[in-house]
Amino acid sequence: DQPDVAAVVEATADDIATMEIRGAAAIGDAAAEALATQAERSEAATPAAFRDQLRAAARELYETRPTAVSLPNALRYVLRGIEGETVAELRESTIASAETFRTDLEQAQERLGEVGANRLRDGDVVMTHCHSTDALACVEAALDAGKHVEAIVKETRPRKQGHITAEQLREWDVPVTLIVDNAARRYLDDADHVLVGADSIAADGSVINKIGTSGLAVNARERGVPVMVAAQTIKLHPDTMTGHTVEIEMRDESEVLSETKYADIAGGDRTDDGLAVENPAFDVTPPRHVDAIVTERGQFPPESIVTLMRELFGETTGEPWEV
Ligand code: RUB
Repeated sequence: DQPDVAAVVEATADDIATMEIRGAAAIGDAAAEALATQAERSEAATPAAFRDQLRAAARELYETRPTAVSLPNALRYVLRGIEGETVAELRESTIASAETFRTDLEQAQERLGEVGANRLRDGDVVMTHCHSTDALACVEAALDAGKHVEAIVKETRPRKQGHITAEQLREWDVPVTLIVDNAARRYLDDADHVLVGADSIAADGSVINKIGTSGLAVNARERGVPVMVAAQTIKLHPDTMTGHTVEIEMRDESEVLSETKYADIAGGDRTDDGLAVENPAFDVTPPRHVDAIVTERGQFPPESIVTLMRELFGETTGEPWEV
């Protein structure tokens, strides 16, 4: 018998898989919230059944997208906080654990913003890629400190998350120049920083972020523009301390083929079988192309991030439901 998983967990899992909910921080936050709701609505008769249901819920959430480590880190955090002898105690501690996680996440982002804002001087221009709430927190804190900041925003094909970034920046009255991805190198000369987020940071300081980040970082290095990665410690990938690599999500070809002559048949039975489409969602930027990783614990050269990882995670790894 499969343990009952509340419909809301399935709905959240579906929203993450289809990118209704997207971006590493938002995914971790939504996963913690879904576990709390699972606990709230559970009709388990025994503590063992309650725990089984939560583990099943965590597994369902975990299987949605593979690259952002904030997802397993969130699940692990919430499940580790569960304690008690009765169903009522387990329920209460799950809800409390999820709440602490979500509050910490929000506070960490705010703190990270303040740390990152120190790197931005009055009048600076940042070039962004994709949509990262951690990266935007740095701009917001700089604005709050009275600095004038401008942005060159890369559109970010195929899902065009750059438009979400542009919209947020315009809400803050930041002057925005929106460019297509192919124009990035040309406009790097006008930028003082490349500012991006991360889905995962590996123990060697590699940054896993939206596809195109690595090419942007290589070009930035060539142009002498510093690359700043804004990533809360929830983005640090514990498994990479023992040599595991981060899985790069491959997404559907329909994301690439939409808005083309293939649009009608994208996702369907494409008869043009001579065309192969590859659609990786993320890539790996090696540490030598990154100047600083900004976290809520301060900023680090990428090569020294492993020290922080050991401090935060010890040497523990494993699947989030094996707690
Ligand atoms: C989003 C992406 C973002 C990171 C960081 O990819 O690559 O840069 O997740 O975001 P997708 P945040 O749109 O495929 O989820 O700083 O908000 O956690």
